[in-house]
Amino acid sequence: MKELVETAERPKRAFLAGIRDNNTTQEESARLTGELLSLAGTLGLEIAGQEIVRVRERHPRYGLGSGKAMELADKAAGLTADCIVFDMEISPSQQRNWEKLAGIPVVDRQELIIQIFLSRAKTREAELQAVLAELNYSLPRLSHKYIDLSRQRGGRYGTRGAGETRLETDRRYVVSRVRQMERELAEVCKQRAVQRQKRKKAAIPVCALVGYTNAGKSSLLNALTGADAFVEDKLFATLDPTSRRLETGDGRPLILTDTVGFIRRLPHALVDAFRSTLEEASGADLLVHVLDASDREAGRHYETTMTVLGEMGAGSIPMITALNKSDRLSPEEQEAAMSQYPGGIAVSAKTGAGLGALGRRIAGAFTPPI
Ligand SMILES: Nc1nc2c(ncn2[C@@H]2O[C@H](COP(=O)(O)OP(=O)(O)OP(=O)(O)O)[C@@H](O)[C@H]2O)c(=O)[nH]1
Ligand SMILES: [Mg+2]
Repeated sequence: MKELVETAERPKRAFLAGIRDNNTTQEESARLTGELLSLAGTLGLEIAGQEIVRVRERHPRYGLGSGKAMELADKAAGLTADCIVFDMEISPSQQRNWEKLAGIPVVDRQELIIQIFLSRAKTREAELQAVLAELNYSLPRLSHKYIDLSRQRGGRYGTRGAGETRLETDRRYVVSRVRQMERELAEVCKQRAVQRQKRKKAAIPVCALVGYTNAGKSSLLNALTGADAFVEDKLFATLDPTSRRLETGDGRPLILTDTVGFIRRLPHALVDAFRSTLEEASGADLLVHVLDASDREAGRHYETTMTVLGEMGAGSIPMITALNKSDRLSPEEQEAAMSQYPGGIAVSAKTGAGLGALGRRIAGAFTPPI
């Protein structure tokens, strides 16, 4: 029993692994590894070690040659890793092969993101969506060794969450759970739609804050409306969009709503499951694209957000770009950012700089009344 308690409390040790083929530049692979480190950090994983293996061609069995795969598995074992985490998606059969070879759970980037969503779900809706994504992910992977990577769960709603399917090797069971959760989720979606309909009837325009995870969307919502949305320097702090009334100068009300952050290569299972939450953005009258202008990856984050918005059918909604965290930029860097994103407004949710101008631009977008 004592041992059990100790195992439950100590952070899981992860060995991070990447496979770089000729199509991936060294820069891109370093970027992906950096992001993988943030994802692992968000779950509270301890990094046992990391390695990127260069391959000339992808091998079907492990993604790399079996000699090299064995070497990697030995290295992870030598470092007493509890799991190996890949910085990309791996196929169900490759995952099976790796787990046979290494004897420990092998997790890919998709599963890592799904586990973050599970650990952060604080409402029934977010929980339903995350568990549904996990079930769909696990369907072709019933023999996968599940490991609960997170030390903390949102858990308010009794989430069994990650690993729920650990003992459920019966496909029919999983399928019926998926159906049941989809029905429950459809109910929640209906309620959301009713709320949106009500707002439409009242002719209150909606402005959604969208953007890459950790850009500062919730911080801006708070700074603009005095709300108290959850803010954290970790990925995917927000899973349940908060909406607040923004009082514009001319007295006309406006709803400002926070949304779930985007990330490169967002798992499809999650995009599907979180459709109702994402609809908050695609149903908006105006988008404020929040960008962390101080991040070296800002350009890529901008592109990812634009692509996801296009895929969601939100590509033609009018948009204002907010270049956030401008407090971290020198005047020259601010100039450069503003010329890179024409029409962009430099703001800081932290110091309040530029918020007046942003508020006026938002209000101005609705004059004459829509
Ligand atoms: N220096 C600085 N930090 C900021 C600013 N705005 C937000 N932050 C910090 O950035 C981190 C992320 O902020 P959030 O508001 O949680 O970001 P988000 O876009 O809502 O993130 P997700 O909900 O995870 O998608 C927090 O640590 C904030 O304190 C800013 O203007 N300047
Ligand atoms: Mg947030």
